[in-house]
Amino acid sequence: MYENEIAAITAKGNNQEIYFGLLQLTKDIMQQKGRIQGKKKVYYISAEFLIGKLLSNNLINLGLYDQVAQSLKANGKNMAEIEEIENEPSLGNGGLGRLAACFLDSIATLGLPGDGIGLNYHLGLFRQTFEQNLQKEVPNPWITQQSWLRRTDVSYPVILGGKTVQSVMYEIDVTGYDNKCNTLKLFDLDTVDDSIVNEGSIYFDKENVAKNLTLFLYPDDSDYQGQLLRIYQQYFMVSNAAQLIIDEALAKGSNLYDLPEYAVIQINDTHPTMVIPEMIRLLMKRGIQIDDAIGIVSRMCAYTNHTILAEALEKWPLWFLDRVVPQLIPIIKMLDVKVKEKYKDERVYIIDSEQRVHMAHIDIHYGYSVNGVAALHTQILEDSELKPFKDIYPEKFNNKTNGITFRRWLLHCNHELAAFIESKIGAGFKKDAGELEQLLAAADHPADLNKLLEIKQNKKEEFKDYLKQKENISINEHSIFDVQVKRLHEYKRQQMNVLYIIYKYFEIKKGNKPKTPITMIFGAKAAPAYTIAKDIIHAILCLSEVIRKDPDVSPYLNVVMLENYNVTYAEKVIPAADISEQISLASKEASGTGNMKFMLNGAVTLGTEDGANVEIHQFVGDDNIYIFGESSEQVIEHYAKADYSAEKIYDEDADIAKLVDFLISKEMFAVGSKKSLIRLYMELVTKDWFMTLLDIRDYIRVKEQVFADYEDREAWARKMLVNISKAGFFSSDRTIAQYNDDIWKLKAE
Ligand code: 26Q
Repeated sequence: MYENEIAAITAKGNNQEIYFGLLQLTKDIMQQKGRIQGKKKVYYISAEFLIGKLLSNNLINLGLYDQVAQSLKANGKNMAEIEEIENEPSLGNGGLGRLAACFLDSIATLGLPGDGIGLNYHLGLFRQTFEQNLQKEVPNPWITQQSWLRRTDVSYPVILGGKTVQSVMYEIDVTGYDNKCNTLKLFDLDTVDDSIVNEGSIYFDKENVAKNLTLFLYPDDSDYQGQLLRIYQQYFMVSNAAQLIIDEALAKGSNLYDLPEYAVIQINDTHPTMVIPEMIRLLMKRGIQIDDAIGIVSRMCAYTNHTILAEALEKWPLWFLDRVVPQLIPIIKMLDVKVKEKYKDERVYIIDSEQRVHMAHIDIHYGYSVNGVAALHTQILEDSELKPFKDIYPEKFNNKTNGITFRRWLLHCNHELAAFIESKIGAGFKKDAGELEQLLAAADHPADLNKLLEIKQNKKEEFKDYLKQKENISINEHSIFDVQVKRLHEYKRQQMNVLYIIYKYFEIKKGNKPKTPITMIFGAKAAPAYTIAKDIIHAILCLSEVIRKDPDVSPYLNVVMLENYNVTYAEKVIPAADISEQISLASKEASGTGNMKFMLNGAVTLGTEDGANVEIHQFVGDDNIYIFGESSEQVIEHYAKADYSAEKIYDEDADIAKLVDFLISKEMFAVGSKKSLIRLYMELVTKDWFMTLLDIRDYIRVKEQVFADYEDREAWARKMLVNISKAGFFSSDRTIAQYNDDIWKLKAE
């Protein structure tokens, strides 16, 4: 199929012309393929869809990738250079946005009717650069003349700041693997004006909503700038969603009382919560009584919680919402009154005594399902954070352990490994990830284990070349690649990894050189207003420079901080990783999904018993993962008793104090900002809310064991193999099948 078109496009022109040719062809093919149909559809509403580049993935899912790659090769080109042309849309912060993208792939692959609904941010999340060892944020325009976006004539009126504006809907086709298409629908306003962003700055006029509504994606919970605009964005997203859902159901013959037979709404964290009052408002405008409207909406909405960090749970002051969405206030108050009539427990109120609106509480009372994203996370929600709700609505609670799409995170990013697997167990694993278990048989075949090591070595060399070409950074391909890539947050404890590096630096200075050199690779964006997170990035960059300039240490230890870590970078670095750092403070990481991507690509996890690490541990067994640190129960008890004191550990443990002190050493001051380094030091010694010093000793002990074990190459290869073989459970196809069986109940085509 399409031989002639592909041959024509790849035969002539420069890389850019070839890319745009392939883009258009792929879009045409997806259009012709047809939509996944069905009476009932899921609407996955999310403020973020971190979709990554799309060309290769779409070609894989269409079954055309090999053909295109061969055709390019015949013309002296390769896929990698064509992929370079595509901009990565940065429509997400991290895990939650990437999960939404994996889910769209799996929903379409399973043949389920389901669309994503979000916003068409023109600049997305900022692009990160480093200057003087500090993070700088610059705008990141990603939309080009020709892109995956298709403008539609779907448009809805939305009340924003007292005025009615007219939206415009764009679509991006989402093709299933060997299946038809769903769509990602991104709403926008024609009045948004990119030119109000000053060159090189991400600040703008917050008052003029119609001009800047969809300019930016807000950084995660730690950034409190432009909150007003964030609520405008949320309302704009859900009002469009609600109008679209009603329209599509009506077109299929709904009388609106039977809406739940046509539509189910999955609310991705609390960001789309206002869809509940908005839907009720719109149904009432169509003449439905309030109690009926509440009943209808409550049978349509399901909520996923992605965090237990109290500070990240959205609570908006009522007066604040009143300024932005006055039309919803009577409904929110009504929903609150009904709760207060039924329950006397203040902890479940929607509007609390300080007149703050708890968004999650709206979701839980007025939705029919509440899920966490890993077994431990759901357990903690049920036992502590959301216990009063679990007592009222035990039947609503369920777990859906996250997953990742194997199309992107294996077939696309690691062709070599995928081909090896296929040669061993056939192609069945591409549709049924559980079949990966059959690989275990190779554990006893030295030739297969060697092959696995060879593939890893090739990916390391590829990554070395990529890093050299992209950032002019040199690394040793024969060193151990120890990787921590994820958003920068204190609970993820990049700072603990920093303390380990300081430990190792001292060891090497003393003459204790590692057998195999170590490359520590970090990648992370910090929210622009999250000062300590930026201080941690600064410390990593300074440490990197200190070590690089020290000839005693640099042959054995190299610290690299990737600039502007994003999906594209993840696809390059994860296949090259030997060690996967998943070291969050137990109980704080809801799930993690990077952990799954590393495992699938044959990296071994060094982690705490947190999030999905717990399940990874259960699948691979003690011998194939490195676990350290205090348990979530112990950590939760420390918080309850307020008995953790970083200061005490610092005062009583001279070894640990020495590591922390290095942050404010003359070596570090020589390359960095005193102010930033002292601030980080003070934070660690006096506050350390996420208990870095609690686990540092155990972390060092276990990490030393990891490096020692790496030396037995065959034993290490066996660990890699077990990780790959046991990764099947973490396919998002499994996750989505469970969402469908337990929550959505859609019929596959
Ligand atoms: C909230 C209010 C105002 C501005 C921003 C926000 C905001 C934005 C993004 C709050 C949270 C986020 C992102 C959260 C997130 O990515 N959570 C991650 O979700 C993953 C998928 O379930 C999990 O694997 C991770 O453990 C979790 O941290």
